[in-house]
Amino acid sequence: MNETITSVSRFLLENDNYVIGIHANPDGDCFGSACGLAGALKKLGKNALILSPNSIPKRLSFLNYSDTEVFESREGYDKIKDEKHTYITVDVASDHLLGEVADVFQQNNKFAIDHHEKNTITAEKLYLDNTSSAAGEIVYKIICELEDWTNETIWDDKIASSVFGAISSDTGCFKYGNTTPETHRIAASLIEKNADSRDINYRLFDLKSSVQIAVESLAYRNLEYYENGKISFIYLSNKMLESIGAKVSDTETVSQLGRGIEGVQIAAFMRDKAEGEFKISVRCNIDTDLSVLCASLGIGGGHKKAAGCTVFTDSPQKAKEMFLEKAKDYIE
Ligand SMILES: [Mn+2]
Repeated sequence: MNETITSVSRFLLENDNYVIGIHANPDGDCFGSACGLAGALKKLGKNALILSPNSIPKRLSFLNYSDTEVFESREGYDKIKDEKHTYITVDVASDHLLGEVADVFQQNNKFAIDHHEKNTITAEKLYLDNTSSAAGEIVYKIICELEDWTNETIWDDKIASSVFGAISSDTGCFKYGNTTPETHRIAASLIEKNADSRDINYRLFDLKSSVQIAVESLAYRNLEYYENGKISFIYLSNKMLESIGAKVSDTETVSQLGRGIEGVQIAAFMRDKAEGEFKISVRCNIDTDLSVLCASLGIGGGHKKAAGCTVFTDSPQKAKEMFLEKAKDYIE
């Protein structure tokens, strides 16, 4: 059964020592949301830390305005496992996305808070609002409710900035179709609470490292068109990334590149995940449901216009063919 903002907020008031879980390869939404929520819980005199399945990309670390402790990967979990905590997750649609700490949350997750199209996570309770552009919108509402309930002042410029960053990140700077009037109202309210909107949007969307520029240039050189230019496909192997000194976390903007090309309806970016595993991120400009496409290809899901999957096969060539074979049914 789906919970409510009120029941999440009440639950958060009941406990004192939170571990907030976010998804692997963290993005601005899960990390900003977790930082904002942790900041709010700390304002209420509680402890809150973040547990991430792998490292937070350096370019997103600024979103941690409230200096919340972040523990990364299994090693991070080992440092906190002996303490008594209440585990929750934010922006995590399935157990699989918790990577190497998935079992920890499978056993302990009390409350999952999410905005994806579908959520299959193992948790005692779930609050899912797939009309929200970002988990940050939900966190905004929770913090407002917590203020109402406690009569304490929780919002400050730091918490507002983390939550603003979460929402701006998942809406592509308020440009994607998931952006609603409500998204803008919440963003306006966060700016009134002194969120540093100009600097956040600059850091999230304009600022790139030289490695990121090298990755994007490599990506453009490897971009291929299929179905009369309606599908674009980029594959970057680990070897190619290594050759320019890049890491997987430097590829975050690559999935967006094809979307900006005239005529492209579906843009895909594939990379190596492990032996026999390929991760494909998909974006589109048309009215189709990529979360269904991705779920049909292996372990996958996400949003209608932004989704991803892991395809299991022995070569990148086969993975690409499997993708193209299905994707052609989703173009116009
Ligand atoms: Mn999100």
